[in-house]
Amino acid sequence: MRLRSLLSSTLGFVAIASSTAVDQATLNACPGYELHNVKTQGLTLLADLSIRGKACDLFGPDVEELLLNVTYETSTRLHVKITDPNLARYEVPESVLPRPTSDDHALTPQAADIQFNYTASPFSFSVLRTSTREVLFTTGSHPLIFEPQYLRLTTDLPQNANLYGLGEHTDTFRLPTHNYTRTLWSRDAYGVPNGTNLYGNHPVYFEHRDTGTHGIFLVNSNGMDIKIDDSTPGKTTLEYDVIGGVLDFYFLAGSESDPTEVARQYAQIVGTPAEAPYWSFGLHQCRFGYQNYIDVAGVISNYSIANIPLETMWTDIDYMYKRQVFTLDPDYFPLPRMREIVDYLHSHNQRYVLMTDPAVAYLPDQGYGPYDRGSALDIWLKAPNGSFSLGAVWPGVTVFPDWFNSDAQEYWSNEFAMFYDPQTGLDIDGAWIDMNEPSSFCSYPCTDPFEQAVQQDLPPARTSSPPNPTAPIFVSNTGSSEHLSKRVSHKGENLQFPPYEINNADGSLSNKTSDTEAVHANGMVEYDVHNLYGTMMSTATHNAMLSRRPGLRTLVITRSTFSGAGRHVGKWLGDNFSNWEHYRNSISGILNMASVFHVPMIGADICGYAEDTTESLCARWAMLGAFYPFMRNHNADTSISQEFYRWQTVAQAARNALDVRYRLMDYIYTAFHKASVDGTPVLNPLWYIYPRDPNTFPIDLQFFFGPSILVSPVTEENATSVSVYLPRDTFYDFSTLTPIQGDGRNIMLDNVNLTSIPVYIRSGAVLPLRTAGAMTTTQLRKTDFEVIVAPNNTGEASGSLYMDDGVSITQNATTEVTMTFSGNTLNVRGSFDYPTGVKVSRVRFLDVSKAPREVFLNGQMIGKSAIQHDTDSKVLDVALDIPFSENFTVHVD
Ligand code: MIG
Repeated sequence: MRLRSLLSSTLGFVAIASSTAVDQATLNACPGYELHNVKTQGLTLLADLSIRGKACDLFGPDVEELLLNVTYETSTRLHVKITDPNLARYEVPESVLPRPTSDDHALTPQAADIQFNYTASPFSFSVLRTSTREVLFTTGSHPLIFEPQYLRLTTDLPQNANLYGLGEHTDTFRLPTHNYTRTLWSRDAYGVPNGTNLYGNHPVYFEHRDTGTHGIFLVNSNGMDIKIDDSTPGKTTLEYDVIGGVLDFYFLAGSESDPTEVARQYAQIVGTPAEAPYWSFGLHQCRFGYQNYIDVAGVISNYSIANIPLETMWTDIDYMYKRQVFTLDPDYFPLPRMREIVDYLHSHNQRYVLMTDPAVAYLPDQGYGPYDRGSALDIWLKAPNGSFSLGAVWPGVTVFPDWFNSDAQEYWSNEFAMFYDPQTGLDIDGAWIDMNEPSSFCSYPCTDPFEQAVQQDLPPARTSSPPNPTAPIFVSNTGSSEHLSKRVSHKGENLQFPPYEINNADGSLSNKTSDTEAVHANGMVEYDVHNLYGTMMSTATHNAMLSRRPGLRTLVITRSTFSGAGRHVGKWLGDNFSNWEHYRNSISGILNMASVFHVPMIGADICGYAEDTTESLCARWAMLGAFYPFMRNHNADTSISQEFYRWQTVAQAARNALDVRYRLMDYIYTAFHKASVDGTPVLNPLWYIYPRDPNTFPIDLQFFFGPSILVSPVTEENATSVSVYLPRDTFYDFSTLTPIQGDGRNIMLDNVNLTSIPVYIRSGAVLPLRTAGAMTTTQLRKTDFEVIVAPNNTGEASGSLYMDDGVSITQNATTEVTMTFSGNTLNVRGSFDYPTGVKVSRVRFLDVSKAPREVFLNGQMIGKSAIQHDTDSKVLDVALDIPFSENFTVHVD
């Protein structure tokens, strides 16, 4: 019997409090370790840890000898590893998460921003901020536990610690600190319930204090619970309970003044996000349940008729023949008609994306190429006895590609090349990958997936009759495998029901997913690498897309991620509901991904996925979604239609918000470029920008889109007002450009009708805006710029603009522009190697009280007719109409 169930049957309800109480007694018997044989050499400390007394064997035999390895890798990064020197335990492979190297030759431990301290017996360690001697992490009096299938390490925290991260979750952005468990185990989490493990896994947290912000990353892909609790008066702790692998921590010093610094330091480990194609910032439309090719074409036409810019059309699994990947249903989505649709899209500078699932229908000897070719290459995930590890997914019984197999990439790239061949198949511009936790509809123990497939009606029958194959469409349109040096040992371990049971919302580990006992080509077991599946599929898909269109950036949107996924792909937040709570939660979801985990191409299903949306929810969501980095309307198969043109109000809301989004597109593209260079976050929670204002720490209903655009959506049903927090700073209303002074309090905004969303420019910014939105990003790139100068309280402002061709991985020429304003002079300085091809039509200076005497462009006085000053809004509008191809200066006298 498993210990947890034993405890729960004797003690009843197992909350953290009760399990802590139980554990406390048992824990007293846990001896911890004693440190000896310390060897320090330069930046490294090595020591042995020996068990201090009688083993407590909490969830298995304590490992008696351990190795501690501490390395100061950079002045801001400390690497602390605790491993078993006598047995090869599983570690996250470098092929999935490459590790940074440290080559800071000038560094000494004393000079680092954080320090490692230890107590020898009982062994404990702490990490201090060097400048303040403040303890950032300490295992204090909590004994370290290290067993084959259980690791426990606990740190003390300040009361009401400000913790962020540890996703994927749908809880508050600032994590609860009372009786709270975060479980990490990839799961098809329909309905994204609060407090549960979801699709992706990012075992990193940032902690913010008045004195600075630091970060802690545990590189471990095994299932785990992370428990944060303050039930014991005066004590807050964070406890890792991990069911395998090793303790492999990176401590990041962050900074005392700038919270975004820790994000950049984290990017040095997990990598900076991929640069996304310019077009991918346009609007995406999707749904599950488009019945046939006519539906798809109709939606494209209707967007155009409604004058709502649609950049990319998507199709869900509906297109497949019997839901088999790499097939088209010849009756419902016939290839020639689908090719017509894609050609039409391309000729209108629009794009197309299709879904591909990992599970491949198990159809031996039936001429199903994707199955036959994968079998020939022997790339399917295997059961311990060597047979294929089967599941039941959409097409019925399935196999799963084993991304650790050295031939898996070739297989996947080849399937993509064939099926998505622009000449003979269906050309796509991006890829959507789903179900890659991986998800299976077969419950543990899944002894008979064949029976399950029958019982669950897989693949489901079509619910509509086939369309007319020659229907007119668009007529109404107005416009490598890992080699382990040592084989990982799992001898005698229970990979199905480990003694410590994590709080998986799906119950046992293998339930509704791949079997934890399945074996990968490199000998690794699914038990260890489960949480990596989605990320590995992401990389394989990214590579497959690259080989289809060499040299071009691509858009891959995945459901499951692990730390580092953002290097290659974007993500959506999975199956939310069409309700206000999920609308609100999406903000903390995108903040986690874009400002902590470095998966910035992120969005939630706009208007909500499951259940029926409403006009007002969809209108508000269209506008909030315009400030998601990845903006996609997506819907479930049984929900009412929710394309933006279905309601007048929603259409108008979408047009309004898209206009703002498109005018800001080069601004957010610039933020993405920065992120790709150094990990500067694309979205910012308020506290990143106002780290000394404690009121900002819990805010997760407002956020900054890029560095300077404050978005404050209406958050309640039927509301036409919203209470928004404005830090002590000057802001400018985006639509009127009038200043408003924040004073560290909430203000009530009234009369926010269903087609508007409150957006402010933070003072101190110079923004490059397109003068108008456009129906496609291609057209947008031909639209002139205007510059908005939004000075701060000392009359200064700055901003930047990055431009390139928007699609190439390697750019021959780029344009980088810096814009600074001080002493009443705007200075625009750029490289202009990439021709912008457009003009700067005007500059608007904000918060100008009096009409100027004169305005000078490059020292030349500008004619009075080109200058307008509005005393009410305090906007000084200067018409320029100059080519945006060289430096210029505008001085206001
Ligand atoms: O079992 O492809 O999250 O976006 O529409 C559901 C159908 C499978 C789950 C995805 C959702 C998608 C749906 N998929």
